[in-house]
Amino acid sequence: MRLFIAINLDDNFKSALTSMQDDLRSQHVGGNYSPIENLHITLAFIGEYPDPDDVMDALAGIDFEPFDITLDGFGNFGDLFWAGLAKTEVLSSLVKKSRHALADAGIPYDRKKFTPHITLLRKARYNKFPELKTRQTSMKVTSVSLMRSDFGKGGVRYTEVGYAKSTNKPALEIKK
Ligand code: 2AM
Repeated sequence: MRLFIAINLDDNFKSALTSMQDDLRSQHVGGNYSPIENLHITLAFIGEYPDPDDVMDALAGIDFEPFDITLDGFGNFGDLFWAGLAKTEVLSSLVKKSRHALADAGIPYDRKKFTPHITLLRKARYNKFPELKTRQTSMKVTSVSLMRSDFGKGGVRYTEVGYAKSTNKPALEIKK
């Protein structure tokens, strides 16, 4: 099965992203818009791999604390348009931890450099390159998901296979 590791987004965050998609539509940008249920941040793309349990075991070993992500900017890889995220060391560190866990378990993944983004549409068509403002929104990341990708009649469909929760360490107690 085709697998990848991702951060799934809450409804508020996704609604900011669909507003950005609406802005693009209103500027007459055509293409394959990501359906709301497919919006996510890919941390590592594994591709075809037979054993999701192996991957879940690897993910279970990751230790990270909850952190915030914030939408910031708009960009493109050719005809793929995306919404960006404010740079955070914690997000980069989570990507590193996830990828190290896969490497240690001997699970192959795409080693392309991580560019934090959320795909808004693919195969974009336009006469004039659009201008797009970021919607102000943030959310707390408390888990990382293992996702399965299937191609069907209605396009690509992503299903969560499992997830690893963040660790929530108690604050240091200062005794007087
Ligand atoms: P994206 O993150 O740019 O949208 C499932 O295919 C997800 O993994 C998509 O979000 C996809 O692109 C991402 N991905 C990253 N590397 C990929 C690769 N080499 N092939 C297919 N999808 C990849």
